[in-house]
Formats: sequence, C-alpha cells, structure tokens
Amino acid sequence: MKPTNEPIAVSDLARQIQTRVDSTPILDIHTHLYDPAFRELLLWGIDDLLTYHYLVAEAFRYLEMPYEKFWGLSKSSQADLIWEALFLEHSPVSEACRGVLTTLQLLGLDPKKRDLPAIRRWFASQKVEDHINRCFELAGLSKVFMTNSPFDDVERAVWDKAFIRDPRFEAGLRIDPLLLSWPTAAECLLKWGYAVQPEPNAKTFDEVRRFLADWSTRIEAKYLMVSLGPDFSFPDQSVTTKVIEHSVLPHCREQGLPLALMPGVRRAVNPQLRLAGDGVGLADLSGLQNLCSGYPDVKFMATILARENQHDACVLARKCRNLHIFGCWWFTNVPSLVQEITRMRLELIGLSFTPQHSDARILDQVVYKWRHFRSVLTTALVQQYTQLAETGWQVTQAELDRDIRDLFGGAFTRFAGP
Ligand code: RAT
Ligand code: ZN
Repeated sequence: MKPTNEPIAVSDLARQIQTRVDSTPILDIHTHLYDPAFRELLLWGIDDLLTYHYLVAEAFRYLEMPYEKFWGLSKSSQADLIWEALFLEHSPVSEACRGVLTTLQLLGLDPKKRDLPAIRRWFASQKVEDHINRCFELAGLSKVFMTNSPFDDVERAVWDKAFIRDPRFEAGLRIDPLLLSWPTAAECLLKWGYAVQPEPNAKTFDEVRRFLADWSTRIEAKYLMVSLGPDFSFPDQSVTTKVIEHSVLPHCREQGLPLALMPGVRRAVNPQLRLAGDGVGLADLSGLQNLCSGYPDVKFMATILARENQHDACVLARKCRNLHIFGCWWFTNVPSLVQEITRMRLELIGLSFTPQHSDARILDQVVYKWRHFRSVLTTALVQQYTQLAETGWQVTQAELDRDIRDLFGGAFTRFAGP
C-alpha cells in the first residue's frame, strides 16, 4: 500500500494499522542466531526447536527422570521426551509451545497431525540457505543482530578465518566474561596477546580497550552488550566498575557505539537445568541511572528482565535521552506482558524505543516470535491511535508508516548510528 498524506478515517484505523504492522520489515536487534558461515552454530529444525531451553524448563515441570539422564540422551531423544510431555500428555498452551506450532503452521506443516517423524523428514530435506530465506520472509525480517562473543572458542575460530559476511546478519559484541568473570577473562586476553594483569592497572585498562577496539572493528559491531545480575551496581569498588569506567565507556564514547545493559538475570538458579536454569530478580536500576546521567556522551540501551522493573526503566528513559529501551526480554516475552509493557512504553515515551527483539536461538523461531508480536502490537497501536483520534487529531498514512518503521528498527538505527 503506497502511503499518502491523506488522513486516516477512524473507522479505517484498525485495518490500516494491521496492514502496516504486518508488512513493515523488521530489524531484529537481539538474537542468538548466526551468519550461516558459522555453520553448526546456526541452529534450526524441529529437534532444536523442541529442545529450546524455554521448553526444557517447562518439560521438567512434568518429567520425573533425573536431570543427568536427560542430558545424557541424544538431541532427538530429548526432543521426543519434550514433545511427549508438553504436546501430547498436556495441551501445549504455553507461549513457547504455541510458538513451535505457529512456526510449523506457517512453514506449511500441519500441526494437528501430531506427526513428529513426518516433521523431521520435512526438515531433513531442507537446505539451510533456502531455509534462511524462507524464515526471513515469513517473519518479515530485513536483518538480525547476532550475539558475538570472542570468549566462545567455536565462534572465535570462525572469526579467525576470513569469510564472506551475509549482510543480513549484523554483529553485536557480547562482553559478559570481561565484566563478570575477571580475572578468568584476563587470562584469556593475556593468551590472545593483550598485556593485562589480574589486578588491573592503567596499562591493563588500555589493553582491554585495545581488545575491544580490535573486536569491534573485526566483527563490525554496532553495539556492545552485557547481561547483569539484579544486584548490579555502579559505581562501586568492584573490578566490574573499574573495567566499565576505564575501558568500556571510553571505547564506546570514542567509537560512538551504544552499550546495551541487560539487568535482572539470576544465573544458575537451578544448575541442573543448565542453560534452562537461569531465573529473574528485581533489579536496582540506580546503577543504570548513574551510568546514563554520569556519562551523557555515551549511548546506553537497556532491556530488563523483571516485569516489576519496566516502569522505572521507562521513567529513567524519560530523563535520559542517551538511553534506548528495547524488547520484552525472555520471561516477559509472553503476550499478556508484552501488551502491558508496550502500552505503558507508548504512554510514557511515545515512539522512541524498540518494543521487541526476538532473542531467537533457533532460526525458525523468528517466524513465531514476530508473528505473535505483530499481533500484540496491532492491538496496542489500535488502542493508542483510537484514543488519539478521539482528541480530533488525524494521523496520515505516511505518518503511520513512519511510526511503525521507527518501532521496527528506525528508532534504534537513529539512536545507534553515528
Ligand atoms: O532468552 C534467552 O535465550 C536467554 O537464555 C539469554 O540468552 C538471554 O537472552 C541473554 O542474551 O542473556
Ligand atoms: Zn539473548
């Protein structure tokens, strides 16, 4: 539909919003997907879909077997157990379960047949390149951001070799170990040729900066990111504060790269669940506030895990224009909370945020994550623009287009860009 400067009639608002939300391409600013050059790191297919850690956690609500026995099984046997427990022995009503079914349906597979072997056969006959195209198309994606960690040995080995980048996969530099696992991270840097000390001094901070500069350039990172516990504080006496202050912030300032903070995750609440064992905690956002107000020349992004933190994060964004709020992350990515959080954000900070990222770990997930989000966003926007129309204000098609493009990556690109 070609946008015009014609005002949209109230009676036509819902249709116009839906059409645009459904057809506007999305820039997915945080995923765990990889450029196909990373080969087995790019997960896709039914067994990876079923063994997604969100579903592992849910399956263990019903499974009685010892955790270790489960982890000793092959991926397809784990997938069989999860299918059995979550789809056949109970109705798959959770968001993560419904997601698998939405994905299958949109890929043209019939979920009601409940035929896991046939689904496996279908996936086995797909070529990864075609499947990427198909998933991007069904999700309506323009590009996705990867989460790139130099501390991951498998991933680093790929960056160490030259390869041709797929332009649909942008890079984000993940630095959790650097901030949360010092001095283990220092040992790695030393091994890679950076003259750092376990007790950081000025030379160490410079070397960490050199490391960040090398990797930002090498992967063409568009932002840096770190996930943090609910107890993250800044400033304090910790090494984390020192590395942020003397290495990360100067690097971000110099290169104009945002630092994305993801507070609220309690890692390994149940270590036996492995990747599925992390939980959530209410975060004290004063560390984020001190960063944003203490460093107005550095750009920050934030997505916060606890539902109870969403309001304070939004209020903080009203005070700090160098803060870009994004996504309904992980446990908040369920339609009822996405609806609530998105409406609150629209009401408090207008269109100056990125309402969602997929966090997809398996390629096929972008299909459901974005389909489900587009539907929730349509409802939220219809409510918002209908209320707006009640004031007598009329929005044009071109304006609606602009607004939705901003929510789907435009606002982020303007914020993060040079
Ligand atoms: O949502 C997830 O898949 C989590 O396991 C995390 O990866 C989280 O998104 C993160 O980036 O730390
Ligand atoms: Zn993530």
